Amino acid sequence: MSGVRSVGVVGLGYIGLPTSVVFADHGVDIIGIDVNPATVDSINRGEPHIVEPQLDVLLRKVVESGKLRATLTAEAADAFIIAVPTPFRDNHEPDLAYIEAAVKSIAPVLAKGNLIVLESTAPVGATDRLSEWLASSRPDLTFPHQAGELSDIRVAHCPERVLPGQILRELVENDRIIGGLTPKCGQAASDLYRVFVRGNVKLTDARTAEMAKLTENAFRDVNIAFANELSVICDRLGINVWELIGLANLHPRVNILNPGPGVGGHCIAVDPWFIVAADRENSRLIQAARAVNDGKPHFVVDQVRQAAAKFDQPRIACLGLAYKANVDDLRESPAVDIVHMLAEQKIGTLLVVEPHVDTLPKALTAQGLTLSDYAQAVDSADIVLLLVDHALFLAGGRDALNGKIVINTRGVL
Ligand code: SAJ
Repeated sequence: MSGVRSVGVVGLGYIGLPTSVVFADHGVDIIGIDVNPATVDSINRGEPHIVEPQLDVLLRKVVESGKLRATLTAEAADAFIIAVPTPFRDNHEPDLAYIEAAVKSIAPVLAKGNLIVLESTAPVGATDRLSEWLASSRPDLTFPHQAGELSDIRVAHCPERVLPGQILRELVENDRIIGGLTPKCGQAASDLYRVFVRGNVKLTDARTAEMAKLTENAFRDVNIAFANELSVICDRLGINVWELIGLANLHPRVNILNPGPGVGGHCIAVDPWFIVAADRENSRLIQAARAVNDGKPHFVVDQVRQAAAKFDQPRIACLGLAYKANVDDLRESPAVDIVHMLAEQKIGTLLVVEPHVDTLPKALTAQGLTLSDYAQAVDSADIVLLLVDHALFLAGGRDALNGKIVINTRGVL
């Protein structure tokens, strides 16, 4: 049983907000902390600032019941969860600035007996660093890297593993890995997550937990790279890659993933670099996968250029900007990169469709692009470039595309 009655969650984004809502729904008092005033206001109105199935219903419920409220500054609590982004710098080295800022924001309100859990994906060693940062801000308290099991404060890493689009279900059902800086730190975090996790909770040390999370996303990146590499080879050979993969996957020990326009999102396109940064010499396969997946948008642009060359003034409907189906998240999205490159290279008139957003990213508006309506864009296009397999596009059916050149990066329709 967890003695934790209140949790401060730092970072109310794609992970922090759903985690807060689920804890609150299980009776824990949640103080959500975010640096963005608009995010804080919207959450306090019971309105999520991100799109995720069921999140709006549950958020409204826990805000109305008073179990969750958001603030700009940290307040005292029994435990803190840090769920801020960990981007990389231009040289692909991990950037821990958000974690450091989050740590410094909670340091003044820490009290003896608190548990701090890092949920953000982080390079190996980050949880130790977090403990050191806390210690330098609060010399009056002891931390596990100094005092081991006798420390005043417990520190653990519990990497998030949920799939956008299925976050609320996966939060509860998925197994969790918890790496404590000491066994008691791990146990305290395990007791906390057991409040709502119905999957297994596996205890290990913090460094193994950090590496496990990076490994999961690097595994997926490498496997998607295999599918993307096959798609390029099949294009050269005149073979339908989706038929090929369907056939190969009939083998009981073969399970090839789907090729696409590239790999996006804030996780799979980012996390493998944290392994590379830790050991560049021995991470050749992981680096090759990154190169293959990052190269795929250029291949798609070449396909569009070739198709466009058949028209005097081609009109190209670009369907979808999100990094994957049925989400509103445009971060690291290959679809955005592809549209950007097409505009930069002045390939045709672009009709950009993304039903999940109201405004285009700045990089695209700066190129004079605007959002188009799905039906109008498809109707008036010579070339239809399907970048994201959103349900809306699939519902449109194949008939609407008759007589048009279709470049189908997702293999659906
Ligand atoms: N993609 C393909 N082909 C596929 C599968 C995915 O091209 O067969 C592309 C998607 O279109 C997208 C990218 O890969 O651009 C990533 O999508 P995803 O659905 O594989 O994963 P994410 O980024 O939404 O979430 C991943 C998940 N990690 C794993 O499945 C190992 C999730 O469980 C993690 O919690 C999340 O990263 C994270 O936050 O780290």
